[in-house]
Amino acid sequence: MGWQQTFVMVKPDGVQRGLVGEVISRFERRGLRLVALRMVVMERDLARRHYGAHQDKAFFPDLLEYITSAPVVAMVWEGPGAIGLARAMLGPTDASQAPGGTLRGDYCMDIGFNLVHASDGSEAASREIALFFQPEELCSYRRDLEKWVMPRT
Ligand code: IDP
Ligand code: MG
Repeated sequence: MGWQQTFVMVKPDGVQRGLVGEVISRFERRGLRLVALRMVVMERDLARRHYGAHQDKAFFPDLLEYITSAPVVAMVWEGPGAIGLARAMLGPTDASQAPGGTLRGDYCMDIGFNLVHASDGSEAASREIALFFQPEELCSYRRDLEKWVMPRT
């Protein structure tokens, strides 16, 4: 599986509920490498661009209201197949259908309060990372433990 970077964001409900550490901890324990992290209250313009694909959906106004209502924690994680790994760790969008063992299945119950975002593909990952981070904000480093959790790179 090729090396990938993905954009992950703890949404306002996750920050309000004190679950930032839990989200980060699960990604760390999976073995993925954190390369950038920033807390921000999203401006409406940034929210509109981040969720541009959903602008014609009925839930779009509520989505903008929710995502701009309180701080979020934006992150970039990387590793082999990081995009698919992150999506699988979140579980399905509708948290009421999410299986136990996933973040959404363990910590939430509603599609409108589903705790965390992760990019759904490589095009989205590049676009979303660029919306939140400058290229020089992505740290390049290695950890000794990686020889025990991922193929040599
Ligand atoms: P994803 O976050 O799993 O990628 P998307 O389909 O991209 O799911 O939707 C983006 C976000 O919009 C969801 O995470 C959720 O916060 C919100 N959303 C999606 N569908 C609905 C809905 O039917 N009602 C309310 N909010 C929704
Ligand atoms: Mg999505």
